[in-house]
Parts: sequence; structure tokens; C-alpha cells
Amino acid sequence: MNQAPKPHQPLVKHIYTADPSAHVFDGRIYIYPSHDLDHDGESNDNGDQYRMEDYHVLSLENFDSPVVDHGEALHVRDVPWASKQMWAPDAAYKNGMYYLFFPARDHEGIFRIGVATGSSPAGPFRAQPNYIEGSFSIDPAVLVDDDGRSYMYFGGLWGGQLEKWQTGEFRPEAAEPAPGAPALGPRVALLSDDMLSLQTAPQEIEIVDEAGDPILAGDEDRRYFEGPWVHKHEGLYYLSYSTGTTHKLVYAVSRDPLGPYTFKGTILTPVVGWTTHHSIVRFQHKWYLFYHDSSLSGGVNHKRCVKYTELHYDEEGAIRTIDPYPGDENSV
Ligand code: FUB
Repeated sequence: MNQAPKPHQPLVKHIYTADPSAHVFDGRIYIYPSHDLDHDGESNDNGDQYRMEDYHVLSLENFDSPVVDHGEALHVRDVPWASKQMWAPDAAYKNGMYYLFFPARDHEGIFRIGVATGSSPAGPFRAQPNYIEGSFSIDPAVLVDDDGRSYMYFGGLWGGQLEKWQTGEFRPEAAEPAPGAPALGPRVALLSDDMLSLQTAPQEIEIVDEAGDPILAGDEDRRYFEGPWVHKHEGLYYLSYSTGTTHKLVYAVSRDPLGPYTFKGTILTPVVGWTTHHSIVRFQHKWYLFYHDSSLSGGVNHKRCVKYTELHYDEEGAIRTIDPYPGDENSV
């Protein structure tokens, strides 16, 4: 039995977990993480070390209750279009149904995004036979807006292949833009009412500085890398994401879910491990950040653990920067 979670400590220790997408369904917190495999293979910039094969859903009644692992919710063997690497997922609820969105490589080695459905937020989920037509790259994050429209944000550089889609077609040799050119933004598309297809073609989100100029590709402290998440606070849309090479979680805001978004600042300073990936959720009138690091494995990049902490806004709506190791609690 897993203990009640403590801030900045692993939610569970019996499996490696990463990329937590947290939601409140029926008054309970559900976390949809990646399930890192425990192996000693080599790491590279293509992300081959992230060999995940399945998903487990975690949940908790509140932060004083034990974390429940609901077991295998979906396995790659049951996804006809996918070959390997079940990376960062997200979930959504609509029309009495739960939807699990997930990226994986197809049988040509190209990352696509699929969707699976279930009647319970804990799974199991049954995958659609084909990936979502028109989808590509990784890290889907779905916002069901107050007006009922659902947006899927996605995209990640390097292993996530986003830079290979700059022409709208997959170009295996394509590189990132030059340092002085605008950085690539995440993509967003409106989902159909049944959540199973794209209603609009994916469009690039523009992230700009306070002067309205695009964040440049060489600005690695602020440019988009992977792991988008959008939440709403006091009528504003907050787009948060990982900067990748500089290992930060940062955010930008907009009055429009499609952007442009204006860069604001850092949410989380670098954690132990290379990747940083998160979600933000409101639960019982407080806001929480779910994130991961590699502390459970002593710093092995592909053996990560999901953690949480409370997140605070100041009076102007700015998110206060969080130190993942307050009091140097980098121990598990
Ligand atoms: O977990 C595999 C990949 O690592 C995710 O898709 C990225 O966001 C990064 O966390």
C-alpha cells in the first residue's frame, strides 16, 4: 500500500513514473503518468531510453490519503497502430466518457497521437484502431474549455520530432530553426465533439516577449521544447512547458486559447534528471503542480518519479517560482 504523499516526495516508489497529467474527476485526483521501464540501456538525444510500454493510472482521495495504483490501463500490444514508446499521456472527460490521449511511434517510427476510451477515469481504456488523423509528435494535453470546446496542445523537439514537421510533412532530415529565428511553438487543434478526431488542422502557437517579439530559437531559457499544459486562472489561459536543454518549467499567458501567448516566467527550477514535465490542477480551492524528477533512481534520466507541491499566484496573477528541493530535501 502506498503512503499518503508528501510535497516534493515520490507519489509512488513501486514503479517508475513520469510526465504526470493530473485531473479532478468526481472529486478525486487522478494522475495519468508515463510508466518508465527499469532497464540499464544507453541514453541518447533521440530518447531511445524512454521505452515505455503501458500506462498505470494513479489516484488519491485527497493529500492525506494513500495513492492508489489502478494497474495497467492500456498496453502498446493493444494499440494496433503503435509500435513502441508510449510517452506522456493526458486524459479528459466529456459526454459521459473518459478519453486517454497518448503518443507512440507508429510502425514507420513516426510519433503520432492516439486516443483510447473508457467508462471509468481509472481505466481500462480501449484504443481506437488508428491514430488521430493529422496528429504528429508527442505530449498531448487536452483542455476542455468552459464553453465545451476541447483543444489538444502537443509537440516536442528532438526525440519528439516536432522540428521534422515544419513544412507540414514529415522530413526526417529537418533541423531546428537557427538561433536567431523564431523558436518553434507547440501545436494546437480543436477536437471534434466526440473527441476522436481533429476538427481543425493543427496550428502553431506563437510565444512572444513583453514587447510582442517572438521568442527566438537560441533563447533556451524561454523557448518551447516539449510538455505543453494549458490551464485557466481568472479568465486567462496559462500555457506552461519545458525548456528542455535548460531544464526549466516556464509559462506564458493569453486571453485566447490559441494565443499568441506572452512569456511571463519560471514555474519550477531544474530538477534532478534531464527531462522536466508537469501539469497544474485545482483541487478543493488550491492549486497544485505535479512534476517529476529522477531522484528515486539516484539521477537516472529514464527512471523517474512523479511528485507534487502546492502552487501559488501573486496578486497580479503571476505564478511564484517553485524550488523543487526546499530545504534541500533531495532524498527519497
Ligand atoms: O517521457 C518521455 C518524454 O520525456 C516525454 O514525452 C517528454 O515530455 C519528456 O518528459
